Amino acid sequence: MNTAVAAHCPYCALQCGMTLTPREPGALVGPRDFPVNEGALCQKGWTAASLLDTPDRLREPLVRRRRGEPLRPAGWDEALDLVAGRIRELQDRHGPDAVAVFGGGGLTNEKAYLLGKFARVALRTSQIDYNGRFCMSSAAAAGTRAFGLDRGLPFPVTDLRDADVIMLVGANVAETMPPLVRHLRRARDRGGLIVVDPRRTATAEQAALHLAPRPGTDLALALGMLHAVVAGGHLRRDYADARTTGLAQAWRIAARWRPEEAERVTGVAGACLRDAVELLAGARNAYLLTGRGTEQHSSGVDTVSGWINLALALGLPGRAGSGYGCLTGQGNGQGGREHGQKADQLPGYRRLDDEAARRHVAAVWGVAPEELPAAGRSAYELLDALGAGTGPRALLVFGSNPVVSAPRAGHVARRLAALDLLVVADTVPSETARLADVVLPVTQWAEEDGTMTNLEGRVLLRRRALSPPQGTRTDLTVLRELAVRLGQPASRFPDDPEEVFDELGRASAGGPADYAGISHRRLRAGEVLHWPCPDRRHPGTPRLFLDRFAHADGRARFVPVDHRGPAERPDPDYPLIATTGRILAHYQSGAQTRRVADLLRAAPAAYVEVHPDTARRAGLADGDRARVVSRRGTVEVEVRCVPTIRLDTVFLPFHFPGDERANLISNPALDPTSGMPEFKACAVRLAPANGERP
Ligand SMILES: Nc1nc2c(c(=O)[nH]1)N[C@H]1C(S)=C(S)[C@@H](COP(=O)(O)OP(=O)(O)OC[C@H]3O[C@@H](n4cnc5c(=O)[nH]c(N)nc54)[C@H](O)[C@@H]3O)O[C@H]1N2
Ligand SMILES: Nc1nc2c(c(=O)[nH]1)N[C@H]1C(S)=C(S)[C@@H](COP(=O)(O)OP(=O)(O)OC[C@H]3O[C@@H](n4cnc5c(=O)[nH]c(N)nc54)[C@H](O)[C@@H]3O)O[C@H]1N2
Ligand code: SF4
Ligand SMILES: [Mo]
Repeated sequence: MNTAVAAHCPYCALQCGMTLTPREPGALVGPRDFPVNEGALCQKGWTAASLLDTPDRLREPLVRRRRGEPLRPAGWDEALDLVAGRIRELQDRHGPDAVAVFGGGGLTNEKAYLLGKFARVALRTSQIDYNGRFCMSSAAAAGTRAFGLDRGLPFPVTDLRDADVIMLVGANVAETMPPLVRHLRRARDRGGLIVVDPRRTATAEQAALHLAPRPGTDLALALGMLHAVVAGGHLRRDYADARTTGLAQAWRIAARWRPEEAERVTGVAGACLRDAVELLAGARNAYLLTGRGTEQHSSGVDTVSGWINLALALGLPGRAGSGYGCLTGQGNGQGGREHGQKADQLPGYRRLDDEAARRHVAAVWGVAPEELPAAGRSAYELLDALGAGTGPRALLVFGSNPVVSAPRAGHVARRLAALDLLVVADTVPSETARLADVVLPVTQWAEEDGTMTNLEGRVLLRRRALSPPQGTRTDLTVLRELAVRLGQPASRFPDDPEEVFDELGRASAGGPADYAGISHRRLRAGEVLHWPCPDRRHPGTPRLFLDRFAHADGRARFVPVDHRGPAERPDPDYPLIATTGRILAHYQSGAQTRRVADLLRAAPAAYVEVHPDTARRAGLADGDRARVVSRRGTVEVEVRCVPTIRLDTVFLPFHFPGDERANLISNPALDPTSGMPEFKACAVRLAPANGERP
């Protein structure tokens, strides 16, 4: 009999605990008591073992000798020699920045760390960024600006159980993190759940108060609510005086946003907005949580600042039993943004433009600080620059499928095709891997050891539960083998996860995200460790900010922000606003979940959610094929009439490939601070599929 091994789900940031029992082939998922999910899993978690023996699992490297020829099986040495050889050629001719790297927030801490080191030390390129730019970057920037530190939730999710009131802004947790909903029960059952979403989602269905703003107008709503807090006498003056700065400047702007003014912009009735404020202000324990709906905008950073200002005015952050948090998305969305795969970043959440940080990390890496490159392009800017002008000529992708998930995906696919070399390391032939010149088959979650940092900043050890398929290698081994071929000493690129983690600990020591005291050994022994954890006797930090915020003066910052709205407004040619997001059955680009039979059956194809009146006006009815057309492209999908969505808004899930890619229409307008694209609002028109040529 095979015994059950404690494991964590391969997908989202909850990192639900589960058991895996190895079978031949694959494994069986079972429930396991873990505080985040208490034995519950969503449909994706229950079916996750299918990922291990999916029929088209990559089991040998694939190489395309010339463009136009098919990918053919190759040996590992042949594939790695070819990649290293072409990298050398391109860098000799065009300089180090000719080669770029694109990482992912699903990679373990060890992988994210070694990928960043590989780029800076082995490639000496500044051109590295990752898909977390599309995910967390706006909230991260706003959190840092307000609190001096970005940890998605500065408290354990289980703290939410005691809340009277919880406001979820642009987060559809009933579909994106179903087991989290159990921690919202108390608030929900007391009529204290507030949901801000243009759609009446499964989450909004459970709310006492659902505010449905026009997509892209959340900052006006937040300003209106701040106004109502002050005007209603709910400002926590004592807290603001003792623990914050900048209220006067923020108020100068909010003073102009009477709730009726906010109503004009958002479509949310001033009275509803005041009700939400009354609920929040009247609660003993209240939380404000943001998700991608409010963050993925070209004004995402300011919008999150608007929500944080509101939370500060109500005195929520850094108070036991209350708080502000942003719900991190990917499995290692938190750790993935701390250890150096981000364009401007060094391990430990240090900055690449900070001299002391460069010295510290360079010393750990055994190189001179001057050898470390400067900050590079943000994710979309990087993809947009590929194969043109001074842009990179080669791209190495680890843990992302940008052909489906990047904004303006049609353009991104053309940029990838213009490269001299595209290398993709993946477990399956994703849409991006299919375009590659070299595909490297790697091991995944249950086949290797590695740590993940969940949405609460808790570092978890994922253990190897079964043997990887013959022919695959770990990402760490791939990086080491490439580094050695590029002239690096093997000792500088360990591929044992525990050894990499110890080095990561040293590199992060003294930085904002300090992992120095965490070790695989402590995690194996069952210790519960949230960063920062600066030394081996430190108990970790489940709750941040209770005494002071992370700015030098210990105070949080109100940031003066004003509403701008989306980069693209509806007009007579494109009269509707399209927003995009997730559905329960699929994960991200769908590269994994579209290969799970049960999930594909549950949600086989993309669709567009439309109000029945809006559909009728476009000559469409439920079940019809429609074209959704923006200035960037056209998607062809089925119409799903939903009477509870706003009349001016349509919604598409982004998990589907080909002509159904929601990102064919999305707008790559970027937030000036975070580089976040505007996934959540662009102008479109709707037409019957046969009525208009793309
Ligand atoms: N099933 C499933 N779960 C997942 C994932 C997945 O792909 N599938 N991915 C994981 C990842 S990486 C992430 S980042 C999280 C994301 O988790 P969420 O943030 O919950 O997911 P989204 O569906 O992108 O967006 C949430 C909601 O924002 C709403 N919205 C759209 N525009 C606006 C707006 O302008 N204002 C407001 N207030 N709301 C708006 C949408 O209608 C949507 O219901 O989910 C994680 N969990
Ligand atoms: N329109 C629209 N677009 C969006 C969003 C949206 O809301 N709307 N959301 C954005 C967000 S929040 C996110 S997070 C992105 C995510 O979008 P992507 O970056 O495309 O995310 P995934 O589909 O998770 O891609 C991960 C890939 O890595 C592979 N993989 C899994 N584990 C490993 C590993 O250990 N090593 C390696 N080498 N590969 C591995 C998987 O098989 C898969 O092909 O999409 C963004 N795009
Ligand atoms: S909620 Fe997230 S971590 Fe939990 S089972 Fe579902 S996908 Fe996995
Ligand atoms: Mo994400």
